[in-house]
Amino acid sequence: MILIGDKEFYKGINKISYEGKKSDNPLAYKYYNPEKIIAGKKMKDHFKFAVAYWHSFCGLGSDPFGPGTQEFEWNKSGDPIQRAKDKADAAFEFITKMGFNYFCFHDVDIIEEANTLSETEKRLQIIRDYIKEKMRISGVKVLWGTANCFSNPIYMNGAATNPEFNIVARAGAQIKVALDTTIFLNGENYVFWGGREGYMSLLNTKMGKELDHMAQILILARDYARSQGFKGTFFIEPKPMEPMKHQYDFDAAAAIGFINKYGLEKDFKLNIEVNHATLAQHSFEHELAFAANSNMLGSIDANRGDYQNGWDTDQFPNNIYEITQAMIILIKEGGLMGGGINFDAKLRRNSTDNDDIFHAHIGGADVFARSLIIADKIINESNYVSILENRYKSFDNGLGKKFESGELSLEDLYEIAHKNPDPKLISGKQELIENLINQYL
Ligand code: XLS
Ligand code: NI
Ligand code: NI
Repeated sequence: MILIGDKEFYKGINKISYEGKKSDNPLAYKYYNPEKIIAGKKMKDHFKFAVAYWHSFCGLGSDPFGPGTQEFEWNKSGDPIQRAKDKADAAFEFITKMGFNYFCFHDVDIIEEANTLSETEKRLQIIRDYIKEKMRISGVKVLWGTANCFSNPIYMNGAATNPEFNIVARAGAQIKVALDTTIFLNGENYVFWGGREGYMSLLNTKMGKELDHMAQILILARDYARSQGFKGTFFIEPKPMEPMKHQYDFDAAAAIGFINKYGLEKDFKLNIEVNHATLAQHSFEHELAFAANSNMLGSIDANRGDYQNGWDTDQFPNNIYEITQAMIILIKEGGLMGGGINFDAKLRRNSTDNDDIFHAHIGGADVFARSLIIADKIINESNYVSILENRYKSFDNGLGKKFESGELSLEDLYEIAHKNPDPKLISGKQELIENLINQYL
């Protein structure tokens, strides 16, 4: 019996299993076969799929024009502690029925925030015991925890970057409790997404001071967590905007510059989210490659944006071309540094059936699995790698190699260029390479 709580919330839905692409059962995996080995690793270990507590069990589907549409059974009790326990029952039922091994959470996802900090902490201590027991029974683990330092109105001017010290201290206190909770639940990593860390207008903002404060909070959080025995990785999750007009962790490049400037590179990596990449006018694979180049590719928040709407629509992934390019990077990099694939994605407001959340996650897992298979074939069966290597072969020896190793001066380049006044044009072969995805689909 996979059901852990005494109530069943997702009635009539059994454990999702792999049935292969010929299956016409919509509640089965067509490509995600957890035990199947691709590129030397089991699929489940490549991905470490995680359910985002906030989108799947908290968000009710409200938008700026209307309230939520979800009528979750676990929200029915009049007591916040009981509601949180019911929600945990639903969450663990869902995660185990999906056959996933992980979840991610904000402090105020696992139990509603109370009126005071100390009351919220008391509530967290109750629910964390409850959740830990469910983790023990089910084997489900925490991929990462985090503090929601963006929803509470007190953070309207920022959390770590608030111009008022008392609010910065309040953010520090909340992060301490979220770290305690994550460590208690053996969280493998801890995330910082700076939802309110940025500005609406530069006219009232001292940017340099705010960046120093943000770094200071990260330093204190790291030192505290390490002193409590936390061995995991800290992730910064870049996003260019929304809710702020401009967020400090704009993209991978900005976040890495920040991490290096403040000497945080030993403990901090990046959590790259698809829709955040596209909001920053980058492709997902660009952000992954940028992080990987700096040895910073920690984790992924999986979702997708919308070609027409320019906001964080957080839809479930379904773009094989996009994810295949991401999987090529993942395989070549040898995987994520400590993290996994967290479905930071939500149902559409009008998806209100019990099974919709299953279809969403099955689709997401299958897209990643199928893309991984295609990427592996492109790398191993096609001439893709050799085309790429060949493109840079002029640096493998001779003058190109000397240039790379710093043995040539600018005057040397001047001489060389004059000896070769007419270098030939070499095709980039983009269309040929693009066709490989279609060929190996
Ligand atoms: C919001 C972010 C958020 C983080 C966790 O856009 O994606 O959900 O992942 O705070
Ligand atoms: Ni997001
Ligand atoms: Ni996210």
